[in-house]
Amino acid sequence: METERNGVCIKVLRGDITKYQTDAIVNAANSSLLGGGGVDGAIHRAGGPAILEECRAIRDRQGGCDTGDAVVTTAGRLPAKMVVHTVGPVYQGGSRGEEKLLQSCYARSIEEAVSAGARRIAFPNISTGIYGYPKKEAAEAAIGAVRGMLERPGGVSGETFLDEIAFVCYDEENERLYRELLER
Ligand code: AR6
Repeated sequence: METERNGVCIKVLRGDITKYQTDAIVNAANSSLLGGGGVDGAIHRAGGPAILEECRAIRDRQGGCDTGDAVVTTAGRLPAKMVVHTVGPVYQGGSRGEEKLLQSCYARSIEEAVSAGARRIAFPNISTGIYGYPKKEAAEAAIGAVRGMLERPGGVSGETFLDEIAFVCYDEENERLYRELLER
């Protein structure tokens, strides 16, 4: 399914994000940046050791990545040009600032990808796996944050700054939720 906001194509797809050909794929990482399970494990497995090498260098420089923040590395052997590692919040009931932190993941990932030269960005459903964020609430936060970025006057870095945002859903429920919310 495809829609559009301010000249930017917004897509919902179902599948494995490591196979998606785009400029930047976003990883649902943890603050250590040293890899893990879920989509993080899949990205490091498919992309090879060059990604972890750059993650270690970032760790040495700035001590990992805070929740809600994002850092860019090579995409190694992946078909993308770069990986943006962001750290979603662990869901703890919803009253610990989780929504703002999750929105910040999407906003900061877009900022970092755009400043590294990306015009097409693909997101997984951050925090909705191991970190336990309810899928519907996470989808609302994700879409709200992305639309907010696309509606910023002047965009992130001046004129029209992006061509495409893709939400790559791994499971059917997320795909359905994103379709429903984006059709509104
Ligand atoms: N392509 C697209 N989406 C995927 C893929 C894939 N190959 N594999 C899983 N997903 P999760 P989190 C979906 O658990 O909740 C790691 O250990 C999955 O179905 O990967 O943010 C990190 O190192 C779900 O919808 O990330 C952290 O410690 C979504 O990706 C922790 O997990 C996110 O699930 C982060 O937990």
